[in-house]
Amino acid sequence: MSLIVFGTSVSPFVRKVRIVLTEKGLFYRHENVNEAKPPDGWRELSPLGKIPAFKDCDRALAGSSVICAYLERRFPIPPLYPTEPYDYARALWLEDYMDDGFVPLGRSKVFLPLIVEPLLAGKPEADVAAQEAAGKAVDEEFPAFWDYLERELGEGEFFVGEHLTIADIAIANAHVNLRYAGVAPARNRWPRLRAFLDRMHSRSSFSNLVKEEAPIFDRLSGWISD
Ligand SMILES: N[C@@H](CCC(=O)N[C@@H](CS)C(=O)NCC(=O)O)C(=O)O
Repeated sequence: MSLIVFGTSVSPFVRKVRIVLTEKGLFYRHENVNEAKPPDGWRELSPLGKIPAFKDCDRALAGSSVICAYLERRFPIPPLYPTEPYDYARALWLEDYMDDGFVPLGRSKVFLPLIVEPLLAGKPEADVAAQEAAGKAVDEEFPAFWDYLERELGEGEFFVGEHLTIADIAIANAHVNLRYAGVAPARNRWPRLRAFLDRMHSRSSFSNLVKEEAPIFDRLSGWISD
């Protein structure tokens, strides 16, 4: 068996696939492709040119949700998708809600201006105007997502059913890049969501990737304890 994930892990879509592989106890190789400077023949692996792409021996796939769904069928134990039809659909919905809603918001309003742009400009941190704009977005645009997630989680340990699913992985994963910028739902306003994120982020499937990624941003210290 030879499983390969292509794409830089600071992409939440790449990270989601790596977390699923780890939660399933699978050994895989990671190839650090930058989608802006892809290797020759990249479009054969990833027809849209995006990361992640994936190979299982000579079988290629692209798109994080497709890859995760494939892994579930190919390696069913432990299951990361519910079997009951409505629960299954809810888990997929929550994955979509994060990947198509929250991730793009966090990327454009926080991760790019506060982390990536200063890094590329060789500055230790974003200028005051960028920090204020990000703070305004966090105050005005993020609470609707966090209110919804707090309600959906309820008193449960996991978002759907009694076990870890793709929904939990997608939700916690979507918050990783924000935490590099010191952004997380406040404990006093979203206590259950915040405790969930802390639990998820301390799983080794997350924390080992954070240890690998965070030095790129010089952002490891205090990540979990903010
Ligand atoms: N729906 C895709 C989204 C992947 C995606 O947008 N990846 C970004 C990096 S985070 C990318 O490759 N962007 C380059 C582009 O859009 O050309 C998935 O889940 O894999």
